[in-house]
Amino acid sequence: PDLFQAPDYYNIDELLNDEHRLVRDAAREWVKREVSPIIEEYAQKAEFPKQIINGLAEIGAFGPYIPAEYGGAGLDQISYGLIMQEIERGDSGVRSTASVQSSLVMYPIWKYGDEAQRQKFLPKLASGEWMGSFGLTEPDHGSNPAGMTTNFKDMGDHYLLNGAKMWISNAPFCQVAVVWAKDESGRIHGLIVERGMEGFTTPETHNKWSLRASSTGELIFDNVKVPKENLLPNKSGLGAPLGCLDSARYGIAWGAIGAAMDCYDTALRYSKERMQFGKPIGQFQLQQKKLAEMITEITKAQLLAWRLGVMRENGTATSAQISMAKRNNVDMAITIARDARQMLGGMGITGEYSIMRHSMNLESVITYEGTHDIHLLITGLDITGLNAFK
Ligand code: TGC
Ligand code: FAD
Repeated sequence: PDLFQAPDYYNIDELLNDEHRLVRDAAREWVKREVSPIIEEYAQKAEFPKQIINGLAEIGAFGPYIPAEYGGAGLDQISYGLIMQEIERGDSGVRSTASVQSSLVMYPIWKYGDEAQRQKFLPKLASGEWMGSFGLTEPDHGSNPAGMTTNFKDMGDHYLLNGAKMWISNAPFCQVAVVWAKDESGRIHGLIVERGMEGFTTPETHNKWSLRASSTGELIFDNVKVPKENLLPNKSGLGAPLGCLDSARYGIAWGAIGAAMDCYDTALRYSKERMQFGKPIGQFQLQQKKLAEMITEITKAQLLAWRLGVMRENGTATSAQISMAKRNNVDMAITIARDARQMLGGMGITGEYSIMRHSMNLESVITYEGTHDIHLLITGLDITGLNAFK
């Protein structure tokens, strides 16, 4: 099939190697073939299309940078970013599923787990046989996860887990949940909770106007007995879940570019075809201004993401640098989605085009993984040394 038009105004392609381009083109072709034709229908009926799980695994979207010995794709950070970009060109909800599986479930098991946990969970998560979720947010603790009340007690031969998590992507169908909870001294640890453990339920959250093709739910723990071997032993404290978020936020910085590219591409094509006052609307200066600003912002966002990817690969990217890119690129995408929708006039509000769906999806993306405001305050703290959170 025809590939999507991929605006590349500054020839970012030249910064990529052959593997990057191969991985990206495979993901792009798969999204065009398997996601785009069905995604509007699934978003309309508010259902995650489970039939795409195998394909996501095949393009390396589950654990792109996890070593091959654990079933991951063994790719670098730029390839990971490019896969996220291509998936989110299709739909932010599908990219959410991949982000959660890779950076919020596989990453902590790989980085903070022991060898037995890696062997047991990572290959099945990489193949999509098991799907995972990540429970950090609670009903009363979103931006401030340090305040969480979900907790576990040491019962000698097992842990007893109580509490609830809210707004959890993939929760309703996950086999495995990486859950963050406090021990009796108040220190945060990660526990792997598995479906079937008594007292563990995952009710679905309904009536979302955003991320409708992604399944969101709660994780409820009512005296759940968690085997001791399911505690992640190698890191504790809030820095452990925040380390996972660094990886997921980096992926979102790339993903948002994909959504923006799809909106720009759609609006550009439409502007050349739609005639009003005897001219294509693309000939009017007001519409050209919108398109020119879109491609400028996409290009800036690409450079930010690429440079961040190089620093991630070198191990030098700071959390504050990741926050800047997540915040900027999602804001860029949501602004482009709104402008692009206007350029399509009435047609822009329909499901005939992808823009309204992207626009609504991005309302979640600008809120999850740290809100727009929280990321600004992280930058503020980094440059002033003064902490607005304390
Ligand atoms: P603070 O005192 O600053 O830090 C506590 C400890 O964590 C360390 N740390 C980090 N470590 C790794 N990566 C980071 N990004 C880190 N940021 C901080 C820090 O050094 C400290 O370590 P130690 O050893 O001294 O204890 O923490 P705070 O309580 O003041 O909070 C800071 C704040 C507000 C920035 C943080 O809580 C935050 O980022 N809040 C936003 C919460 C959030 O992003 N939630 C996301 C939930 S998951 C999700 O949304 C998934 S959606 C997925 C999808 O569908 O794609
Ligand atoms: P709040 O923290 O209550 O924030 C409300 C408003 O107050 C925001 O505008 C915020 O910016 C502002 N605010 C908060 N604190 C400050 C401050 N100090 N200064 C200035 N302004 C402030 N979480 C998970 O753990 N796992 C998931 O898989 C997951 N998936 C999600 C999927 C979807 C579709 C959505 C919508 C959310 C998901 N989340 C998930 C939760 C998400 O991370 C939280 O919604 C987010 O962190 C914000 O928390 P909150 O909703 O409680 O908002």
